[in-house]
Amino acid sequence: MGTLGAILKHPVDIYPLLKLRMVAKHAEKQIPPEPHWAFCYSMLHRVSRSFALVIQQLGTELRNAVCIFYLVLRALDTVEDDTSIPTDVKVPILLAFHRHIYDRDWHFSCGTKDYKVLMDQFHNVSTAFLELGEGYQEAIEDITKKMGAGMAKFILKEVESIDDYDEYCHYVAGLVGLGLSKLFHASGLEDLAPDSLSNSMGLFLQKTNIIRDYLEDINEIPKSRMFWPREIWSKYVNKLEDLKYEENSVKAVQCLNDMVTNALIHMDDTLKYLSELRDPAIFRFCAIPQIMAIGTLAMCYNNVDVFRGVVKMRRGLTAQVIHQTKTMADVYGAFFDFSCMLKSKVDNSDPNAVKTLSRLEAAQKSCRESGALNKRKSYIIRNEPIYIPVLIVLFFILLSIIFAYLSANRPSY
Ligand code: IN0
Repeated sequence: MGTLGAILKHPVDIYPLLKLRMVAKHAEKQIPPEPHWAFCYSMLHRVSRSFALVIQQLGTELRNAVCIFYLVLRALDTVEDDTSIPTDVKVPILLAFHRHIYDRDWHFSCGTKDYKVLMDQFHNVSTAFLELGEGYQEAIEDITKKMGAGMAKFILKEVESIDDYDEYCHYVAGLVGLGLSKLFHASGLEDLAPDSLSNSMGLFLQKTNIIRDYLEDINEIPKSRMFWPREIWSKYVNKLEDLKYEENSVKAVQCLNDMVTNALIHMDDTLKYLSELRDPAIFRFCAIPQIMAIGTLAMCYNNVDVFRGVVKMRRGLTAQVIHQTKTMADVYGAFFDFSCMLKSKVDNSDPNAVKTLSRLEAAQKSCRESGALNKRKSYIIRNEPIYIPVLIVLFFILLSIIFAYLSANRPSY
């Protein structure tokens, strides 16, 4: 749960946080009895807390397929991320990963902490994968093959242009969108979404991660990971790592705002993809991470702390998003609110201010034209100030109690 300070500042978080704790406890109790499935679901809980909760609402068959898809991709990612594996060892593993998932005896030890456990006991994931329906297996194999090849390509190549950036994000996240759309279709619950919209869903999430994780990636030992495209950062500094130095703060924030403005391009496709989903559980599963992404972008925009530490949405706000995202009206409401928050942070002297504002206004126009804004419960911005007077009253009550106590115990001379 969040810190006491954060809770006192946002008492509106208390209820969603408690509710989230209960949902998490309930989800942890629902681990299946078969040892390989038990391994897969407990792994999912360990590597991704909120994702593990969101996945719970899917029906069993689709949930199993998505859980395995997620773990296979996490394993592939662990190989890609491990900077201690020599390139000539890493590349063949990435290229052949789609075949390893069919082999119960295959494993490759790498990564650290939970990821090392995932890699060492990968046979559990393969065993569960082999129990999935053929349609699910084919979709997972196809995406793993394409992603492994794309990752191998970028081991040897830097992200130079904005096109490279979009291509890299397509391999590591856009393909996840294509794969999930295939899984939803294979379940018989959804039509097959157009590839370009599925791709944008992944790009919006991944670009947000790349922006948020600047410091962690640049400080990676033994070698920095660099995903910000040279075409953007070279307008502001000579080397990507220069962004983290205090003397470059002004340029760093301008570069950050440029990166956020680039990510905003995908908002329209994201709204379109979500608006075309029919199944309520799939809708929630897809909508929650997208709302978290726009929320994170709103926190990061114009915020020098991105270059000093971790900027994240507070847990209470995440809990609110998880509980309050049910319909498209909620998504339009959240996108509208976070776009408002972003707009209020745009400084006219920023080199990209006009572009940023026009992208935000376009998204707000889509939200307004949906006709759903009036019906929404605006949970993100409007309901917090209501609690400020409550806090003031509570403060005075506490003060009177202390005063009464002190007066009662005053020594009488
Ligand atoms: C995801 C995506 C994800 C979920 C739902 C629909 C999607 C449609 C298209 C593309 C991706 C979609 O969601 C997770 C969310 C996640 O893992 N969140 C972390 C928090 C965080 O900050 O990282 C958590 O701990 O809960 C996601 O980020 N990715 C992902 C990976 C596999 C699958 Cl099956 C679904 C990773 C990525 C790279 C953004 C695609």
